[in-house]
Amino acid sequence: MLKQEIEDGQASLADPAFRADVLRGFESRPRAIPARWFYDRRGSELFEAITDLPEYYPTRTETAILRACAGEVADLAGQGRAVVEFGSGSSTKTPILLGAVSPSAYVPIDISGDFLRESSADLASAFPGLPVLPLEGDFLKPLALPVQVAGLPKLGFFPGSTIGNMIPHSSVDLLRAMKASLGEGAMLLIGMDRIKDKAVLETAYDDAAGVTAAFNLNLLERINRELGATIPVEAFRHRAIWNDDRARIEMHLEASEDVAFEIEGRPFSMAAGETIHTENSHKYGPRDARTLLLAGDWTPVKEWTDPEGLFAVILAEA
Ligand code: AVJ
Repeated sequence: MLKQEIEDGQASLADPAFRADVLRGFESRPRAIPARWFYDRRGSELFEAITDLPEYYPTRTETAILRACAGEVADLAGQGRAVVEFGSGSSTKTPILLGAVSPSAYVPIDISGDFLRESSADLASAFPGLPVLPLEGDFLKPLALPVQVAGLPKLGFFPGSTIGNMIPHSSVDLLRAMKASLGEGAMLLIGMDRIKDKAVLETAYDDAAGVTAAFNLNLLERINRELGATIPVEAFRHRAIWNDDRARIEMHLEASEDVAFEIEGRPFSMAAGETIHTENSHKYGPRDARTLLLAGDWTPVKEWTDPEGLFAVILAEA
């Protein structure tokens, strides 16, 4: 009974940070909610489905680049490092790196303990003998790594162009926090999505099957589920637009008619055409990417890309 109530998403059991971000997001102008709240169970499933879409080139492109460059990364990084992944290990990319580098330990860091424990267990069984030391925490701030890796030089791994979610000044803060967490002699292998044709970018974030639309709209469904809100989800449509001034894809949810609803008993209304900004995905040209790393106090060592130059994987040193 109590379990059922919890699964039904009683407002009193919602994450207070989620509630605060949603209420603040609907009160501010322009309305905006941080992209991190996409990833409830359903949102994570939809993101997995996005990575398999024909239009969504980043995942398969980065995976191919990693397959091609992993040996060289291993040579440049040398023996005996601990690999520290920011975000819990992805199903295919992490084993490519671990297989090539043969690290002395692997430390996946994630804010979500559940995903972390699942992916850590999978990796530990795929790499018998490798110490897997999951760390539950927020990597946006400098973190204390497990004592077992104290004496080892680190190789940070931040794939997926996740850094693209952050506006440039926050990206720089993050890069500096990573450097502080990784310590003396560290290296960082990071994936960044490249600036390219506007149509290719917009299609990657607005696929024909409507999976990205469902992913975006799931945020409203999550708000209804977890905050007992009454948002008429069917009155919203997904929008993905290239903002050339800021070099980023923006995702918005647009009200297609005048709507009124409540969130935790508080009344809100939106006129037809008004939007909620739900995600930024910044793209970086070759020089932009290197300048961003330098601004974050990392020195680029080597960069790999695919034949079409869609995506870049960059190795940098502290
Ligand atoms: C997980 C942030 C890298 O920006 O491409 C995919 C998220 N949003 N489609 C991205 C996303 C819509 C993705 N990142």
